[in-house]
Amino acid sequence: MSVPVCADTIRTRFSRAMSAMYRDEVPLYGDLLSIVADVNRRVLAERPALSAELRARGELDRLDVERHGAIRLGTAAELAMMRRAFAVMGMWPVGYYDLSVAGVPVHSTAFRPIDEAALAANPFRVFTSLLRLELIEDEGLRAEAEAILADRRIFTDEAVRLIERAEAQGGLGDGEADRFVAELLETFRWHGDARVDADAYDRLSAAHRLIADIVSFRGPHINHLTPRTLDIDAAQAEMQARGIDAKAVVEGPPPRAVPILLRQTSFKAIEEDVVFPGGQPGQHTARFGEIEQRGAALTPAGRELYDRLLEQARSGTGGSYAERLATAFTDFPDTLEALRERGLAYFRYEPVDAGDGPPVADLEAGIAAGHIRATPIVYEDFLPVSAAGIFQSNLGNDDQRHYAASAAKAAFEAALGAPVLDPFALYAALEAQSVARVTGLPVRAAA
Ligand code: OOG
Ligand code: NI
Repeated sequence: MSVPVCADTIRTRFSRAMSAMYRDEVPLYGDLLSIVADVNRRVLAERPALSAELRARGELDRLDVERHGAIRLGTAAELAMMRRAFAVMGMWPVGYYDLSVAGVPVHSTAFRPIDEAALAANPFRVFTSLLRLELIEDEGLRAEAEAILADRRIFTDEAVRLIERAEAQGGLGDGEADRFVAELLETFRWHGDARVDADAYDRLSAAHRLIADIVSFRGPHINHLTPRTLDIDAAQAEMQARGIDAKAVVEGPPPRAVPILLRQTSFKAIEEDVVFPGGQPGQHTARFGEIEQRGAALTPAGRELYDRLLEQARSGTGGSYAERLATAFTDFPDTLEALRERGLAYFRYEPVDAGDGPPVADLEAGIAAGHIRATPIVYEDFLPVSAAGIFQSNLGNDDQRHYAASAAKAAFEAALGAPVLDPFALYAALEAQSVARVTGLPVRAAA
């Protein structure tokens, strides 16, 4: 190996290659990117302070690039190899999402960078779901799906060879990294030629459309990419104005002075031509485009409050959903001071003037005296209720199922071949590191 390429660089090459491929595969996604670019340009022109802040943080150049994508895998072996592939790009499994409660037969994690420098370099993540075959009730169909998946190979031989090489040498050289990205792209590419006949496809689809999507094809095609928008409500309105079939509501919290967690919306999955063995034509609906706007990561206390208020808005009646959401969230403090003082969000502490004297021993005194600035740490993960909403917006009404089974984190981790990391612990560590930097004292993480 020549000098190893930084994992962040491989991740950036990968996300760029995915973006180009997906624009090519789903032209409507290109339209979404142009809406996002227009809206972001407008917001920057209207808000010079925000523009200056983004420039200072070096974010202006990569404002509307993709922040995440998603795939759905069929087997434990696929998930375990995917974990090793993402590790080459500095992406680690964070969090466990049980979607069965929402009537979707998968459970998921997010592969993402975790340390501060890597997140700053490129936060690209992939929401990765694993089919829960045990949730297929019909035993015959379950066995059939299992048999179909058993001999599927979603990675090229060369991709596997390069993963093994990266593990053995502790990284990839420049040329190897490019080859790795090109080979891995084959796994994420759309293959319109189904591996199963139309009959099997229909049977799988009748059990759940998602099962047909996961089982019927040669690979786990990337099913969406998600750029960042500075104004998701404006971007949603623009999608509707252009006649794009957008999801009815923006998932997540309502608009706020201090954004929290994650707001997302999407255009619905498009209908695409597929070909079954023997040349029989068919149609499949799976691939869509999404946009996101992120805010502060919440502490467990903040998250509890969020979950409670969201549930209040969702289960309530009267008024529109947006109105109920706005009403419910009047109970969620909406200033930086209140969020911090009530321990609802994680913060990064920095000296106001770098190199200005010795570290401040007392954090609160330093903040009060204006020597230390506290800014919210950005939420890097996903939200199960929002994810369920995104999944469901791409399924028909006849796909609303009820599964008796509940979370199966241990089974997921066994398939993954590693534990998933706890997102709260990661945010608490980032906060604690920043505290230690400004105070010069090691400080216990305030989880
Ligand atoms: C994933 C849907 C969830 C998100 O951003 O919450 C998701 C999928 O449809 O496979 O992407
Ligand atoms: Ni998404």
